[in-house]
Amino acid sequence: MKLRLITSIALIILLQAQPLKAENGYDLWLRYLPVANASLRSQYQHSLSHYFFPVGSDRLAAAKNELISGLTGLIATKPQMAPVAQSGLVIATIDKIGPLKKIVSDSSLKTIGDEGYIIKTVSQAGHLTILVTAKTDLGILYGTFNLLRLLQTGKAIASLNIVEYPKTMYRVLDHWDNPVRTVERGYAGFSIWNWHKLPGYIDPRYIDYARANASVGINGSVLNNVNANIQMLTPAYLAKVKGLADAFRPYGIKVYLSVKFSSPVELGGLKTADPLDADVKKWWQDKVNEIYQYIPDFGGFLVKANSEGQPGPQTYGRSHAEGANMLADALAPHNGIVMWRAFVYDDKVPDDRAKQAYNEFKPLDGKFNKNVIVQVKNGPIDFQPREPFHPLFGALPNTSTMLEVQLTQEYLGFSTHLVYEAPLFKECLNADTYTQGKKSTVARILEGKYNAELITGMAGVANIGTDLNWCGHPFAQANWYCFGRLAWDPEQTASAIADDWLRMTFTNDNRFIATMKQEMLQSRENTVNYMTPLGLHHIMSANGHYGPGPWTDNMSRADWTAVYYHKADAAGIGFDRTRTGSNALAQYSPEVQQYFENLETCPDEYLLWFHHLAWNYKMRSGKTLWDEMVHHYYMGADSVKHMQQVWNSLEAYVDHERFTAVKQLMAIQYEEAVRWRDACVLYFQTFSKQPIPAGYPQPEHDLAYYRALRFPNLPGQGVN
Ligand code: GCV
Repeated sequence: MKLRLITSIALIILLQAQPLKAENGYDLWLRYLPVANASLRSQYQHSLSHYFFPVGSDRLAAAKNELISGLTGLIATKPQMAPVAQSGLVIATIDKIGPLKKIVSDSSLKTIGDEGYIIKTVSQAGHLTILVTAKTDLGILYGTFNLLRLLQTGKAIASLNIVEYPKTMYRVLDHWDNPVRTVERGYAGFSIWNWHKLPGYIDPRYIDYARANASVGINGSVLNNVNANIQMLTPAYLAKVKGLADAFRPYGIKVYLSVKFSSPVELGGLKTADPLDADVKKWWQDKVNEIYQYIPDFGGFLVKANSEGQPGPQTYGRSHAEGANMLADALAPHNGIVMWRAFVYDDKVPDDRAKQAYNEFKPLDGKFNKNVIVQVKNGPIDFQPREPFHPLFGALPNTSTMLEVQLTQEYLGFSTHLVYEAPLFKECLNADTYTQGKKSTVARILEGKYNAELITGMAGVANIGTDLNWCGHPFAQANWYCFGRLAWDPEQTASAIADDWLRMTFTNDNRFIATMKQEMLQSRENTVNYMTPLGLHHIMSANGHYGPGPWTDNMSRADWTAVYYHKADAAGIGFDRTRTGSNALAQYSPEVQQYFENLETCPDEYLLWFHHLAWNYKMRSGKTLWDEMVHHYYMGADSVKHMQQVWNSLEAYVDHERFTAVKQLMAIQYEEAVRWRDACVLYFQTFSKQPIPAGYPQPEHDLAYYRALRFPNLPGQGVN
C-alpha cells in the first residue's frame, strides 16, 4: 500500500517535471491537448463520452471528424456514438433532433439564419445533454467548432445557452499570392498554393487551412494577388482552382479570384477592355460561365482597378461603377459577387492622397449593382500603424461596403514584431462616423444596420505562408484568428478574443493568460510609438517598406515619399488636413470634423495626421511637441524591452520550441525598434534643432549611418 502511494507520488512528480511537449505551431489554435485541469476533464468526460451526430453530407462529415479528433484529444477518451436519448451530446440539424426540437424556440431559430447555431444544455431522460443544433449543415459545422472552443478554453458546460450567427455575410481572406508562389507583402515563406502539383495533389495543408478558417467563421478565400496575373483565368489554372474549391467546400469556404481588368485584351486578344463594349461584355460572360463549369459555387471576383498602375475602366473613360457593374452582370446569374477596391490614388491628381478615394467613390453612391461590394481599407492611406477611419465609411449609404484590413504586417514589423492587431481593427470598427446620427459606428455600417438591402463583409489580407507555423511569428497567428472572430462579430472585444486565442494556443493557466494578454493588447501601441507616434504616417523606408525612412524624398511618385506625409520643416511637423490645409476633414461628418479640427479635442494619437504644429507646441502633457515625440519613440522601444522581460518570466508555461522562437524574435524586434527610434529622432532633430531631452540615452550612431543602411533581398517583394 505504502509502496503504491510512493509510486503514485513519484509518478505525479515525474509528470509535473516533464518538459512541455515541443510544438512547432503548425496546429494553430486547434491543438486539442488533454484538458489540464483534472476535475474539469472528468466533468467533460462524464458529459461528452456519448454523442449523437448523424452525418449525411461532406460538410457534416468534416464537422464530425473535427468533433471526434477534438474530443478524443481534450477528454483523452474516444467518445462513443449513442441514440439521442442516451447521449450527453447531440449535434444535429433541427429536423433530426426528435423530441428535443420543442426546446428550441422559433424566435431563436429565426435569429440564427442559415449560418448560425444554438448550443444549449438541456435536460432529457434524467440527465443533462449538450445540444448543438442549426438549420443547416454549415451552422452545425460552426457550432461544433464553438463547442470545441468552449472546452479548449475551459468553460463550464452545465448551463449553456448560446444563440450565435454571423453579423456580416462575406468574411474573406485575401491572398496576395502570385502563380510563381511569391507572396506580395508576405513574410511567412512562399504561397501555400502549390500550383504546379494542383489539381492532382491536394496537400493536407489545404484541409488544415480550411479547418482553421471555418473554426473562426471565415467563408471565402481570394486565392491570388490583387495585382493580378491573367494566367489565373486560363483553363489550366481554373482546373487547379477547382481542386482547391473542392477541398475547401466541406468547410464552407468559397473561392474567389482577383482579376485584371485588361484580361479581355491580354488573354482574349480583344482590342479593348472598355466595359461598355459589347465584345468585352461577352468575353467576360463567357469566361464567367466557363469558371462556373469548373466551380458551381465560385464566389466571384476581387478587382484592383486604376490603382498603382493597374488597368481599369477609367483607362477607357468609364467610371468605377461602370467597370464593376459589367463584371457583376456576368456573375449575377450564378450568384457571384464583385468586390471592387476603393484603394485608388493617382500622383497626377494634385490633391492630398488621403482624399482621393472618397472623391472618386462618393459621387458613385447608389450606382453599383446589388452584387457589387466596395472594399475599403480601414484608413485613407494604406494600412499604416495608425490611421483615422476611412471617410468612405458611412458616406455610401446606398452602396454595399466591406472593410479591408491587413493581417500581414507590411507596416508593422513584418513577421518579426509581436503586434496583436485586434486593437487596430477595433479602433476602426468602433469609430463613430456620425453619418446616421450618434453611434453610427463603422461596425454598425458594416453590419448593414442602416440599409437592409446591402450585402456586407470584411476582408483580411492574409499573413499565411509555407512557414511551418503558417504566419512566421507564433503570435501572428492571433491576427488571422482575430480577423475571423471580428468579421463574424465586429462587436467582440480585442481582449476577449486574445483571451480565447491564448488559451487555445498556449495554456489555460491564468497567470500566463493575464500577463500575456496585457502584453498583446499593448503591443500595437508599442509599435506605433517606436514607428509613427502622434499621428505620423508613411515614414517607412522605400526599400521594401522595411525599417525607418523618414528622409525618403526621391521616388518616381511624390505620394510614395515620406516627406509628402510628415512635412517636417523648421517651423514644425505634420500634415495640415484642416481647412487651412488639404481640408480632408471636410469628408467626414461635422461632428468628426470638429473633433479632429479642434486642437482641444483632437487626440494626441491623430495630431500630426491632421495638423502641422510648431516644434514648441504645448502638448496636453505639458511637454513641447518635440519632447513629447522623443518621449514616445523612447517609450516604444522601452516597451519592447519590457515585453522581453515579461516573456522571459513566462518560460515555465510555454514549450521550449515556441518559447525560444518568440524570445529570438523579440530580440530582433528590440533592435529594430531602437533603430526606428534613433533614425527618426535624429532625422526630425535636423528640423527641430533641439536636443534629445535629458535622461534619454543618445543614439549609438549618427543620422548618416542610418541613412546609409541597405537591406537587400527583403521578403514580400512578390514577383508577379
Ligand atoms: C497589392 C500597398 C502595398 C502594395 C499593395 C497595395 C494594395 O501599396 O505596398 O504591395 O499591392 O497596397 O493594397 O493594392
